[in-house]
Amino acid sequence: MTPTIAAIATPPGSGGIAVIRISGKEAFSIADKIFSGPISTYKSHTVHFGKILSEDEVIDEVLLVIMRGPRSYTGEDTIEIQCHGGSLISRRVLEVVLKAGAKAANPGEFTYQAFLNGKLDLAQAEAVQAFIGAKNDLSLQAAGQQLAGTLSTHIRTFQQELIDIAAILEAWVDFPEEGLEFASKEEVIAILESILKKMQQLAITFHEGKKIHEGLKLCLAGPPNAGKSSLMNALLGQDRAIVTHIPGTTRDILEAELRLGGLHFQLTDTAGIRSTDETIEKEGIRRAKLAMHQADVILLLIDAASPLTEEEELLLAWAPKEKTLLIWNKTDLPHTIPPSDFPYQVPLSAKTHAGLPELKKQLEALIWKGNLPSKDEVILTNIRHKEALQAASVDLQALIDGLKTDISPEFLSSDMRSCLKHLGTILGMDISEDILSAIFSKFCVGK
Ligand SMILES: Nc1nc2c(ncn2[C@@H]2O[C@H](COP(=O)(O)OP(=O)(O)OP(=O)(O)O)[C@@H](O)[C@H]2O)c(=O)[nH]1
Ligand SMILES: [Mg+2]
Repeated sequence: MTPTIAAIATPPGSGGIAVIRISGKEAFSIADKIFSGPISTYKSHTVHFGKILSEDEVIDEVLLVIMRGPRSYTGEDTIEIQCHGGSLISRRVLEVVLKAGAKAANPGEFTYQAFLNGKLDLAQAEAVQAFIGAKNDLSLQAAGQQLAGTLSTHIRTFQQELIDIAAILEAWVDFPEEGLEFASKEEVIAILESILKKMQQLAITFHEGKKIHEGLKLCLAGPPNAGKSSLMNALLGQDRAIVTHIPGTTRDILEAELRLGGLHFQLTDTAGIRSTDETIEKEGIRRAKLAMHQADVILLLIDAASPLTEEEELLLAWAPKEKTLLIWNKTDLPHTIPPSDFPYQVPLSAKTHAGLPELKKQLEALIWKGNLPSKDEVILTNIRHKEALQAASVDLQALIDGLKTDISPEFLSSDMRSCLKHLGTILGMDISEDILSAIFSKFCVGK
């Protein structure tokens, strides 16, 4: 029998309230032992005021929510105790609950119960954690979609379409003559190819999903005094980096989190790049070049108010154009912008902030290259799902190739089975205990 589990479901620290959650067959009898009111007389989905008692000692006055399974998150009988939000109080309440017979829940164990009880499939269960941990609007949106079951619906549709084809293939084996009446081989191949295309299209969204989920490395680079630190401060809306008129002000790499246009970035300010004999500055420049190399996007600043130097020309030639947004800074002063073939560039004044909205627009254009995901598009953010889809696509391609080369249909069934199996692992069908525990161990306790 699955044990009745309990944990503090709210984050550690002090707050208005904390919630202790109990789930399992014994949830109500355990609560009965420690709560002042008559639990067995309460209707499901009601809230009750009372005391948590340990022997005769009152631990706290609480609100208790009662949910009878299967109408609960886990599908089991569930009690949620809302106590005062002190970390010591909530721990005392949990101790009393454990003493009354509950087991301390492992990370993700409530969601695991929900999965076992069919309340969520595995893709949805994984979305729970992504939803909680979302760092920006787009990842929240993607996780929300997945939690609502949109990805799962897509996978189930692939499975159903393939099962229909499997039936036709079987009919060919059993009744070679009549089978052909259901569909011609060309028709079957065309259907399989269209499923394959849809599977591959879904798999590529992981490219976008990764940006959304993990965020991007954004690096400020350019010659000394170009205004890199000024721009960092403007983007962050605070005086984070030291700005002076002395070239070579920034030496160490400075990092900050930045949220912009539905994404989050790790923003890096670097030392200005120029040839120098000074040891510390040299090291700063070496790190700046490394940061540019590792960045997903480079914001390359050039001072437009003074003529291009030889060093600037070299830097412009060296910067990889597809991931560089060229910024002509100091346009509040008299300036000239020389022609250049960078696809993404923008005039700016880091001092007056003129051009900042256009910079954000250009940055978005560079990142998405016209493929900004729409609100209702399903995006893969989980590498496990991407790998399963890719494996399923390989099987399906083998199946299609086999059909084209006239292999007898019975030999194709193993490709079909393997393809269905890989799709099934996304939803958690036919999946090993080890993989499951690896997935749920990444959750927080109490979820
Ligand atoms: N007029 C004007 N001055 C600017 C602008 N942006 C930066 N400055 C000035 O240029 C000087 C250098 O600015 P920083 O932001 O320190 O430049 P940096 O690129 O970080 O320089 P290093 O750290 O030395 O590599 C400061 O005096 C800034 O006030 C701008 O858009 N217009
Ligand atoms: Mg600086």
